[in-house]
Amino acid sequence: MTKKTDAIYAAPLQEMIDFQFNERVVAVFPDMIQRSVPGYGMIISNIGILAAKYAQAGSRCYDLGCSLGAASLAMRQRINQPDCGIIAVDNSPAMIERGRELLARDSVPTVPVTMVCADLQEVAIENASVVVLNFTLQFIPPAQRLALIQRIFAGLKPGGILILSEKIAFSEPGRQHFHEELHHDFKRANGYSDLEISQKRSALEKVMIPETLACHRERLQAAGFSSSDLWFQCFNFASLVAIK
Ligand code: GEK
Repeated sequence: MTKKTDAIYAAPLQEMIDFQFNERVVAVFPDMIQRSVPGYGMIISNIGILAAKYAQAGSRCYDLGCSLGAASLAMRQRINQPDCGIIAVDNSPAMIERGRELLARDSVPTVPVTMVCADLQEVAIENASVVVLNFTLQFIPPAQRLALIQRIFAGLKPGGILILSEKIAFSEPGRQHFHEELHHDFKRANGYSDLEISQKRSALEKVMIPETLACHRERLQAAGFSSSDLWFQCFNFASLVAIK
């Protein structure tokens, strides 16, 4: 299949509709995420590296808000422990349908991956050694975030990890502006026009709510994680790893 380019916000829109993970987005998703999230490919590869180090024999790895399953495929390629399984969850039927097609094409089926179409809030997290929230928590209403992180902590085995990647906000307006501008420059350098950047931003405004790194770290601590490390940051995109 030829690579499809994201041009969803290229034409002026009369009415801005809140962003949805529908068929149009799914068709261009790999292009969209790579051109929009600085370091996405590197984060995915290193989720594989982290999973190889922390996956425990006989345990489960969860990829919550998996989209097309990129993080699950990276984990599957790297994990070298017996009796592991990966559970990949997304509530967009179009994402899961396409993700299952891509999974079926993955030629080295080592660790089994089960793709589930469900609200991640309703999926039990049990016997887990690795939990991935790769740019997903930002779509969960802020008031529900602590309960989710607590549930993940409870479902993790001792020594298990949560990998949390997010678009982040900054409390000082000057720093917020600095990182936001650089992110927009990154998008422009990847071929997005100013119109596309501003229309996408408006569409995401109500559905994606970034928080500061301090807020994420406090929540991780409140949920019981004794430490969290920032292992990646580029502009206003960051990834933390918290160990139980
Ligand atoms: C990747 N992790 O490529 N339950 C399940 N899925 C959800 C929920 C929910 N309540 N809310 C949002 N999603 C992926 C990228 S994308 C990030 C993650 C982005 C799903 C939503 O359907 C979408 O597929 C995903 O979370 C967020 O590594 O597009 O910015």
